Amino acid sequence: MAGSKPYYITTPIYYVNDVPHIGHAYTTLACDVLARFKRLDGYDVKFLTGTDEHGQKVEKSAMAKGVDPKAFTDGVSQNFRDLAKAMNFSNDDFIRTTEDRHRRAAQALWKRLTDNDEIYLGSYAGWYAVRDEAFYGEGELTKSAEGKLTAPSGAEVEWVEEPSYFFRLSAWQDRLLAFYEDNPDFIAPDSRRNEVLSFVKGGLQDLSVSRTTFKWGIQVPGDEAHIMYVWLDALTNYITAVGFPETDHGEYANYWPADLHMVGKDILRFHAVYWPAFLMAAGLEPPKRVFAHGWWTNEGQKISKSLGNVIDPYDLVDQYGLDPVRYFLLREVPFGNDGDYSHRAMIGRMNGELANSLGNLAQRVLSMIAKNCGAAVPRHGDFTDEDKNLLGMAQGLHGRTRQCLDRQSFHDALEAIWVVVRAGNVYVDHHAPWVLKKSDPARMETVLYVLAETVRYIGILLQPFMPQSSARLLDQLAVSPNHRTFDFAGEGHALVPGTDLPPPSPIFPRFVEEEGGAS
Ligand code: ME8
Repeated sequence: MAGSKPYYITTPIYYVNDVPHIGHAYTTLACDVLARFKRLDGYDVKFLTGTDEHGQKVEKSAMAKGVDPKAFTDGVSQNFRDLAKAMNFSNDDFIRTTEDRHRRAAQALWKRLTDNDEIYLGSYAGWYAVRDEAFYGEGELTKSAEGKLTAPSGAEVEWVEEPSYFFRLSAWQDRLLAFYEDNPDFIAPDSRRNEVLSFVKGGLQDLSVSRTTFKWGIQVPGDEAHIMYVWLDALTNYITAVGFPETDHGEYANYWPADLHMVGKDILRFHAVYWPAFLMAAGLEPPKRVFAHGWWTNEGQKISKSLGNVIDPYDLVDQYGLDPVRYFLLREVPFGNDGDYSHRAMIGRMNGELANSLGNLAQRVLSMIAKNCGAAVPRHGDFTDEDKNLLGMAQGLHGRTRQCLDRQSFHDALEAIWVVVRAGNVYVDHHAPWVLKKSDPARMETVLYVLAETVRYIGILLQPFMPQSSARLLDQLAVSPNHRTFDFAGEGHALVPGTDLPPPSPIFPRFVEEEGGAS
């Protein structure tokens, strides 16, 4: 949108060693909701996701399957694109680190770092965890029950000794601390910010940023024996996608620095320490904010392939429908905290909040209008204080949800919407339009108009969370597609009395357990 404010949001780029699971869907869903919200709020949004395709971990996975890494990554990367479609994600770009545009950007960033004398050649001798693609100090390791040395993440480490280029990270400690101090919103939530601060205060060591013992990566410019460390390669994707190394005009000039990098708590250090240091060292601006969300477990257990309890997003969508899954994931857990997935919790949200609360409100209002108001938007009289109170709550939703989402507080945004849903149900019961039908039909029309307007606000604000269901809801209120943005003050936005409405049909189904218990 020409002239509107830019908003650039990114997901991590996912490793292609694995099929996508609920954790990947969760991070991208959170970004999707923010991207959709900002678009409706008039921003020029760029929403990026993609796949991280280089490094030892991916090379090993390809070898284990007996295929060439490129062919392997083509296949798995496609799975992530398919997931985006299945989850109705609205990403504007999908980046793969094996693309040419990315190799150019990563090598250009490397060159800037060497030109600025931020990289030097040395040799690395230390511990490396392929699963995390990360280096660890001796002091961080523990012995597993099987006697193997493991990193804090639980990943096994191996001893590595090889020539390596190093990034002068140790020289960035004070400048990073000053940067965090000047930008208190850079790391969220606060608990995570404190973790990062104490890590950096504890002292930083120079970081090994190249490898020589395998080939699957981007070559270090001017030294064929080395490939770039996969995290330096991967982090660069965020500027590749806005046209780096071109910085003076085009997308970089418009969108960088990114407004938000959304990540899981496992990879916060890379985004909140290494990435701003690399960028500042290259003379580029760091992103504005990194949010590290929590971890999902399955019925109380850590999700892992070996436990065989990986939650497949496709299964969830098949079982419950897409929008209930999108709703559940962002409603169930305060964003930032860890969360536990369970069938019971899913059903609780789906039946209690979607079918009973919202579904019931919409269905009651729409079917009463269909039966008693000639299937058209009711003609209202003067509004009472109670009418104005409910309308005021509905009108306040835009500001309240915006405030919540600017803090990435998805659960609070949904709760704010449900406060109005519940108030709508209380209002219906209190004013009993089915009684007014006989005693005061004109008042009945006013009451139903107030309710229809309330449902309209709810439908518009829910679009980022449940795009399909809210579109159906707004269709049933005959809200034209160009009146679905957050420009509530715009002309013709409020429902126009007398407008014909289509026949209502229920939008939020109840989940009914099959005979014999949970499926
Ligand atoms: O780390 N709960 O990729 P990755 C919640 N390629 N979120 C989860 C999750 C869970 N159980 N499991 C995974 C990488 N995630 C790098 C990133 S970025 C420049 C490079 C999500 O495939 C969460 O967002 O291991 C986590 O940070 C990400 O998947 C890790 O994905």
